[in-house]
Amino acid sequence: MRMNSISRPQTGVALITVMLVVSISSVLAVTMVTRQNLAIHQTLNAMDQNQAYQYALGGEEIARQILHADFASEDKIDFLAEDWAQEIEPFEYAEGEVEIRITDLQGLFNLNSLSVRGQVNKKRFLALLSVLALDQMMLDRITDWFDEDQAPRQLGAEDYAYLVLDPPYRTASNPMVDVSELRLLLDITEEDYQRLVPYVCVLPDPNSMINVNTASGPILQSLATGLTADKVAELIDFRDYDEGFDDIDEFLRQANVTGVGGIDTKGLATESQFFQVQIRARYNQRLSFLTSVIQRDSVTGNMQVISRDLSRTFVGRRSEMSVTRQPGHENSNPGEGKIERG
Ligand SMILES: [Ca+2]
Repeated sequence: MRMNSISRPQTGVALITVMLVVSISSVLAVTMVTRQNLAIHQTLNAMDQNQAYQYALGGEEIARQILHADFASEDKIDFLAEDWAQEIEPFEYAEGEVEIRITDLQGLFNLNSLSVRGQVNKKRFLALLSVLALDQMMLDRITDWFDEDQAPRQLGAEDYAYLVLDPPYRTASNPMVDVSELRLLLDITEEDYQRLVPYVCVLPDPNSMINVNTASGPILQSLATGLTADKVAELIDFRDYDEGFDDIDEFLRQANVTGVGGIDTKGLATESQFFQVQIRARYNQRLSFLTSVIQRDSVTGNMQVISRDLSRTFVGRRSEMSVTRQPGHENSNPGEGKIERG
């Protein structure tokens, strides 16, 4: 009797201990399986994402080949009826596809060119601001942003104006590396930015030329006072019907026919070196966006990728950009956003 009275509670404790061990083991096992499943899914997603990125890099290589074929062709000018400038059918691959758009960055105004060619580029930029109904102070703000001194221009702003902001920051004091830097400039609104950005680019070479064969209406209008939208439309009709101007002399002759004189030919060309390639690649359910800038040497045809930007969605042609580049939609995969520049 005495033995039983002692052993019963001991059995109960043993049973509870066993049940506790079993339940803890079950919880641990379920947690382990869940974590393993999660790890497997994460790994598969990462593999698919990587595959999508590899497809995007493949798209960049296709663009290089298209641009190389253009270089090897007979005519040495670049104009909008050429193959590279056309809508390119998506390339289908196993479990995915790649879409590519190539645009000529020299059809745009290079903001870094404001530091060269004396007053010519500044005058052009002021004229472009007028055409777009934007404040002329943008010229001084942009110039102060990348120049090395700390002396503000008349309508400009240097470090002291940015250091009082929250959060404070300094001017770049370097050539711009991305057009989105415009968003940091004092008093430039999102609306101003959206209006200007379809017509400007930032290229590492400040001496890059404007290609009159690919420039849009407002860029051509900025080349001379008196170049109205109507006159430019006439000029563009002739240009695109005639498959581009063979040289600047032909451009000037036609501009004269259209009734526009006094065009300064400094910095104007009929061929291009800098192209932007926008790529949207899909593998299974994963998407990869890539915007690369390719420099094609005008003598050797050698090509090098000078920047890669993974943060932008595929927005197609520049003309569509002003419509599709709305705030909040620009960056569909912000976690992967980064800019490489080599
Ligand atoms: Ca060409």
